[in-house]
Amino acid sequence: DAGSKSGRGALVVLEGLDRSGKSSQCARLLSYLEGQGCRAEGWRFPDRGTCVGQMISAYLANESQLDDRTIHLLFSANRWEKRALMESKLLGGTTLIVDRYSYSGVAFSAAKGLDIQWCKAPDVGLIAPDLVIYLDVQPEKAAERGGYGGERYEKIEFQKRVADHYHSLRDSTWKVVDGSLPMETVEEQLRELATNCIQECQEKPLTNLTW
Ligand code: NYM
Ligand code: MG
Repeated sequence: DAGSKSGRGALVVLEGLDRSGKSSQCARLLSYLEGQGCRAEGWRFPDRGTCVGQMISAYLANESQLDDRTIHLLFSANRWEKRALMESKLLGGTTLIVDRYSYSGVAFSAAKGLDIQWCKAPDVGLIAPDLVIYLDVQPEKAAERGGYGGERYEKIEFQKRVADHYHSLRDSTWKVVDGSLPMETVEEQLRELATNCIQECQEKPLTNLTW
């Protein structure tokens, strides 16, 4: 079993538009893995618990105004401040299921019109995910799901631009899952993808994000 080997944990990232089902699926996947005896933790970005995270949270709630590049760099800094802990967890054998990562950083900022290469640059050197699962839901469908919570970016026209940018970021580590399928079907697909990934990357070294 995975727990008795000395292999590292996997870095599994879920990405998608707001209301695509990421948070629910992360929770379901985590409890499944734990039930299988796998050491795993659920993380999310932004991590609103840090000082940087509180600045981000105030910005998203429209309680503060920040220049587009400034907030972009804060989102990146919020990942950098967690990099060391992330590395030690992974090397210690804990799998991390992460709700949003650098792809959100690029897709949301690029949707404002910022240069894509500029958006990618500050995240170079963060730990590269072993698997990125993109929950694919049409922006119109996502908006129907109980509507948006009133945070910045939660507008259908904006989300359409975000979806286009996500599309152009897809690489070989991405698996696209149809997020409009029934929750249980999506859950089943995520279990299989994550389980395979955890097995395959046990002996692989960690690598850095290079885009
Ligand atoms: N977001 C998230 C960004 O704009 N850049 C980032 O780097 C990250 C991680 O924050 N609309 C945006 C996407 C979401 C918002 O995320 C808050 P959540 O998952 O709703 O808490
Ligand atoms: Mg949200």
